[in-house]
Formats: sequence, C-alpha cells, structure tokens
Amino acid sequence: MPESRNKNNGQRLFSVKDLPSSISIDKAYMDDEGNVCVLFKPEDHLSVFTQHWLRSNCYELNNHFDDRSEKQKTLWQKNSFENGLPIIDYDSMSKDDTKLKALCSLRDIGFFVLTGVPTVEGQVLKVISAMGYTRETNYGALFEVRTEINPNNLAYTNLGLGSHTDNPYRDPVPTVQLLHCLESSTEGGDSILVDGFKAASILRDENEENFLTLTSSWINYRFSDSKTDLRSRVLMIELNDNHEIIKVRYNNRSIDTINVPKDKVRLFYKAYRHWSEVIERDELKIQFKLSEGDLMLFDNTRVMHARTKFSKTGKRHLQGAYTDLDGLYSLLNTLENKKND
Ligand code: NM2
Ligand code: OGA
Ligand code: ZN
Repeated sequence: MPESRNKNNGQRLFSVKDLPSSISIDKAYMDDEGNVCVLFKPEDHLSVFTQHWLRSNCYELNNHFDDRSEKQKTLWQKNSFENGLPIIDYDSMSKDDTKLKALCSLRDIGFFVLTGVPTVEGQVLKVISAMGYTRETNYGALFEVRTEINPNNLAYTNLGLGSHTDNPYRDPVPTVQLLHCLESSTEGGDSILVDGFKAASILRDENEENFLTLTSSWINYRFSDSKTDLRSRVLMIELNDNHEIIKVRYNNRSIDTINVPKDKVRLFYKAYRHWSEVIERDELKIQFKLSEGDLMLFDNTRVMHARTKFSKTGKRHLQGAYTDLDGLYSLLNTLENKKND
C-alpha cells in the first residue's frame, strides 16, 4: 500500500493542495511485473499503476463510471418481455446469487417482482432491510395503499393513477419504491410500468427541440397537506455531463405553477405535451396484476408506475415503502466483487 493512503482503509491521506503546483513526470518505466511506474518531481513521488488500470481509466475511452446513466441500462418497452417479466421467488432471496440477480435486474431493467412474500404487515420493511435502508418520509416508514375517506393523496382512493414517479416534490427523491400486495380481490387495480428512460429517448428521437426543452427547463413540484409542504425546483429529464439521461421526474398530480421564462412557456408546454403523449403509448406499457404475496421493486428515478381504477367491491391493500439506489448498488457491487475474487 503506498504511503499516500491509509494502510487499513485505503483512504487518501493528502489533499490536492499538498501537491506542488509545478508537478511533472521525471521518468516513467515498467517494473519486472509489468506495472507502469511514474516518478513525479519535484518530490520524487513514485506511483505504480497496473496496465489494466491505466487502460480502463484512459481519458479518451470515455468509459467513466456512471451506474445511473441510460448507457448502462437495457431500455425496454412492452414487447421486450415476451419471455416473461423478471420474477423472483422470495425464498431464494436468502441466496447471494439470487440477490445479485435481482439487483442486476434493478440496475439494468429498473425493476423486479418478488413472489411468495409473506402477507404479513410490515414485511416490506424486512425486504428492504435485507438489502439496504428504509427511506422514511412524511408518509411514514411504510405507507398503506388502500381506499381511505378524505385521503391526503389520490393514491389512497380507488381512482386510476396515470404513469408517474413518486415524490418529485422532494429533493432528493426516494430513488427506489416497493409495493407489497397484501390483499387483492377488486376488479381492476392492475399495475402498469413504463421505462421512463425509453420514453425520454423516444422523445429525443422524435423531436430534439422538445427533448432539449425538458432537459433544461427547471420546474416546480409541490405536495402539501395539513402537516406538510414539500417543494422542489428540478428538471423533468436530467442528463449527466455526457448528455446521457440519468433521471426522470413525472407526476401530473404534483406539478406546481409552471415558472419558466415567458418566452419559453409555449415551448415548454409543447414539449411536456409531447412527452406525456409518448408516456401514455400502449406499446411502452407493461400491465399485470399484483396478487397477494407479490412485491414489486423499481427504480423511481427511471421506471414510471401507474394503476388502473378498481371496483369498490372487494379489497385491495398494498404496503409501500422507499429505499435508495446507493445502498442497493453498494450491495450489488460487493456481491459482484465477492464473486470475482
Ligand atoms: N404515496 C403513496 O408521490 C406521490 O405523491 C405518489 C405517494 C402517498 C406515498 C403517492
Ligand atoms: C403509489 C402508487 C399504485 C398502486 O402508492 O405510489 O402509485 O398500485 N400506487 O396502487
Ligand atoms: Zn406512486
């Protein structure tokens, strides 16, 4: 371990300002093991790189790490699932291999469905704690999705809900959502998922100007009830430094007064209307009905969810909760590291 890092945890011990501003390479050579050694002056500091590391970090290759980018994902639409949805048996989640498979599905496709999850109240929190940490919000550590009298949110009615991401009025947004079905005996109440990255990429293909508008117009979202007033000013489609899609936020129930420069208002509505029309296309939607013991988990920065309206007869009860991608990806990475060791 080089002296510039802590021997135990590998964390860097110096700050950039500790480097001499006149730093330059004195010599570079290959050692007996094929490592590239670089001697820096004026400090005579020796850095040793493997060839593999240097290659994979080469600036020109532009293959920087970004596990949120569209480039790292498999975009999908309805007909991508002719061989079935990513469904995993809950019992097998105690095995590392199955956990890894589920987490890869979350990273690459944006969701997975567990079957056979015990229909016990609070189980959704146990599912989270086996993989990461609960993200508690004003809705609680977990929330009951069922019909209520005088609900503070339309989710708690029997109305259909259009495709949306949850909590765009919160910044940062909860990046993963789970919905666990405890009871399902109503007519209707089907679940719908749409790949928001796919929808945004279709918008880009069909009309670049509209795409540019939604990736550069900051808009306000808001949720308020008697105890809460959450507000955000964010983008509907967010890009990284390489112009790749990394995040979508879309929830028609919670858009606040649009506040964009006055010469941009028409352009904004043109783009917003176009995108909402893309999102509602049948060929983008997968539709299925959650049965008792099913749990769906999805990337709330990418995958939009919706539900069809349901009958007043029968019962429909889901328990929902949020967690975050950082913790889940951390587990994915450690499981992958273990496998490659
Ligand atoms: N609930 C289900 O983000 C939203 O307002 C959608 C969220 C109430 C926690 C519903
Ligand atoms: C939600 C939601 C969908 C459903 O709770 O955020 O969108 O199937 N619910 O009830
Ligand atoms: Zn929702």
